Amino acid sequence: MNTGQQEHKLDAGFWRATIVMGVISALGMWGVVVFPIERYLPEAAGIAVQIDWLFKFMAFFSVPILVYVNGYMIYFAVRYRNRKGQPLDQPGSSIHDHKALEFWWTAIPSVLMLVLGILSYVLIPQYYTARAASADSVTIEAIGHQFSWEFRYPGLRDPVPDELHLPINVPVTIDSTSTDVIHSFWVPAFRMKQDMIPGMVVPMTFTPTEIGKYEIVCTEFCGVGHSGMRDRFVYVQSRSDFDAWYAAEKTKQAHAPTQLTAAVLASGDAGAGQQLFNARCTTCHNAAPFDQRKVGPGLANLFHDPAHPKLLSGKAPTPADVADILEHGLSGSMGQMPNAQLNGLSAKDIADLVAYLKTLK
Ligand code: HEC
Ligand SMILES: [Cu+2]
Repeated sequence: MNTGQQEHKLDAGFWRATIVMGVISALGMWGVVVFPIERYLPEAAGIAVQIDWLFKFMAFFSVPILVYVNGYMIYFAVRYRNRKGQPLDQPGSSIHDHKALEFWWTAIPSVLMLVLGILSYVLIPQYYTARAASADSVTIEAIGHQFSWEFRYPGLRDPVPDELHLPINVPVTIDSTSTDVIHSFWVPAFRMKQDMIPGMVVPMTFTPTEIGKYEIVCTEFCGVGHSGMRDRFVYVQSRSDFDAWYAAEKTKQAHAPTQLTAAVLASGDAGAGQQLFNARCTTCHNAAPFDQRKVGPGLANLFHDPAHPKLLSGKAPTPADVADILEHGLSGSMGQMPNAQLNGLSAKDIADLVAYLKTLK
């Protein structure tokens, strides 16, 4: 009976491989330290700097673990492969445990995870349960919808769709929630991400520190229009720019709702309407026959096809009927068509859209 192969001793090749991996690790760790994350993704809030530090801390120690675990795996697989001429049932070496090695490869990662856990435990609640407390801080409400964002500012009567304006260097608390399904509010440049949950209000607190325009992304799959919930922006502005925007928004809202008069409706521009349709409506509607459904029905032949039940209940629909749906929304068996407020439509926009819908045969 074959009693097994002689135990392998770690030879010079092993130590050479170990040194090569050491050099690769050192280079990788140096790369992590000097890598300028902010050059590729701006750090536009105080928290972003800290999150990046935490990320680098984690990446720094992950490099040697990655290199040594995979390096040894490859090295041993090659070094002790079954060679030509050896029988396929040749017994492998009888490997024994190595107490010291096992102790350290357990202890070091455990300590690292513990430190990472403690750092996160100290950092995260400062931003996700705390509220901005200083005298000049702002509170804004962010509400997720299928498929748009809505922001409510103190002192503004109506919510502002899809645009978040923030004054620079002013602590802000954003109370987030959702009206329908779970969305996730993410601004990569702030390194802030929070699930928006129906029935729950969760605060996020941070201070924007860099003027600019940064993307807002929904990172929770929330329905067919989910991919449309990006390309919406947060604008970090100087105090004076923010105040000017706020004043303009207030004036605009005081004038709203603009009367959708017959004259306005008749002046609709189909070209402008088509652009609006592509920007605001195609997440839920196709410019195709009724049965080409997305969230709502296809909208071609709106004025002629009896398939459109909400419109053609016995009478021919007029532009005013369609305008009424665009203005006030519609709730039916297919779901909820948002109103003009949520779709961000002015009276002129509605007139343009109706003019465009008329051209869809
Ligand atoms: C969030 C999804 C959503 C968006 C965005 C949306 N709609 Fe709708 N829309 C619907 C749903 C759902 C219905 C059907 C409601 C029902 O009857 O059950 C609908 C119905 C309609 C109808 C009535 C159609 C019919 O046959 O009865 C019209 C007209 C319409 N939408 C136009 C628009 C226009 C124009 C836009 C862009 C400004 C738009 N919608 C944006 C979801 C949406
Ligand atoms: Cu979403």
